[in-house]
Amino acid sequence: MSMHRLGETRSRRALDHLLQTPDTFVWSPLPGMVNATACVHAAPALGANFTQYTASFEAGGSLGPHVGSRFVFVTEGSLHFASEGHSATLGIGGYCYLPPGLTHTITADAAARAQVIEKSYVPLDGVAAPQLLLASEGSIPGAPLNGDDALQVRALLPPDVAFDFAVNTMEYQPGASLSLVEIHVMEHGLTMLEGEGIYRLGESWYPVTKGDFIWMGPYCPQWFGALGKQPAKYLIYKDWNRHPMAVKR
Ligand code: UGY
Ligand code: MN
Repeated sequence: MSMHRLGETRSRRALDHLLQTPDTFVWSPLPGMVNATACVHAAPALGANFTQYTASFEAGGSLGPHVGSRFVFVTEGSLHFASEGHSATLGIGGYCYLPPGLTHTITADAAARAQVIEKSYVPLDGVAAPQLLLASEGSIPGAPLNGDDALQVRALLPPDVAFDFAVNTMEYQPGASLSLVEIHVMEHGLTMLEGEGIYRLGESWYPVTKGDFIWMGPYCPQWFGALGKQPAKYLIYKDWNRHPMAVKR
């Protein structure tokens, strides 16, 4: 079989969204990475107000310093987190939130992968910035979205206005879907963790599957329906808890 697929891919770039499928991922190290590389999915160059990348670690690999606040979610293998007074091993589904400027290391003993989100922190008058948070998706209870038990949302960050973004997992039983076409000011970075389905983005409908990444810009019309025999699950970032006039673009 030819490797170049005659220029075909499911990836699509539109003004208000990006579908990036693994066949189009391009890897390069970010400053300070050792034995690790990044595929940057969303960044200011795309029109996004945050950066999201897959970090791929070899044995002995580590991340470089962060820009803004950082959120790391392990998808393969495990990572060690260490900062003054704290250390933890994060397995699959383990995650951490790091406030801006927190000196830390994130290292891998063996091959591992993680989703990394970084964002300039937008402070709120009279509210202290969030502290370091280490947790695991498995310890977060799911809540049905709009009363639909077939669509469970897990909020990985606490409902505290100190956080200027949210990261959730959303798990759809086969046949479950969003109950409306959402159109909202918040943008999203989305990684398909399991299963498959159809994503409406803008005026297009795309088949999507595990490993795909999606960026949705502000006001991008969006809807998802799960297909297949297994649940579909994604990790989703959104900016959150700030007045739209306080967000610099
Ligand atoms: O939180 C959200 O905006 C979420 N329901 N959006 C989405 O799944 N595309
Ligand atoms: Mn949404």
